[in-house]
Amino acid sequence: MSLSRRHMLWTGGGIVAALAFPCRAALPAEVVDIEMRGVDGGARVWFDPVGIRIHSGQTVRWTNHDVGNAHTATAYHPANFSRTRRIPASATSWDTEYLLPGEAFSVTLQAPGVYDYYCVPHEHAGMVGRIIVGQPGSAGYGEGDLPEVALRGFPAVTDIMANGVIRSAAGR
Ligand SMILES: [Cu+2]
Repeated sequence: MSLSRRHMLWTGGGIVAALAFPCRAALPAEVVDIEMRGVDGGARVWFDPVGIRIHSGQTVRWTNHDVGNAHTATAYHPANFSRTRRIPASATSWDTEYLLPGEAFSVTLQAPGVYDYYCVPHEHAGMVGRIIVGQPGSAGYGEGDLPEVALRGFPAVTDIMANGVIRSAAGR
């Protein structure tokens, strides 16, 4: 009885909120935050989460939480330094360019598939990340022009699909 009443109140509150903000349902789903992290003057650098699954139309926001370094989140795409494409063919490339500590950059992703990106100055330190939008049509990409340390940094597509979020192990 008590649980039922609590549920009723909760539902009522939800209805009130919906009426107060009638545009809420038309907005994209909530923003997904990815932190740029580092320690010891760049000895270790990483994205956290390093892997995440989102819905089509959802916005991803990178924020630099590393007081000691500037970082980028740059799509693997020919438009960025002629790199091998590792985002869906129909997707738009992005490059945050250098984000100073405290700065952020957002991208809204639409096309389903696997999106791999990297930090320009720290790719060779393994600072890479992977986003999956909706249902990926493939298991990922080949080795392309990536250094081994970057290839090792991507969580498996199957792990991201199974867990939704893969936290970085670099900061532990
Ligand atoms: Cu970096």
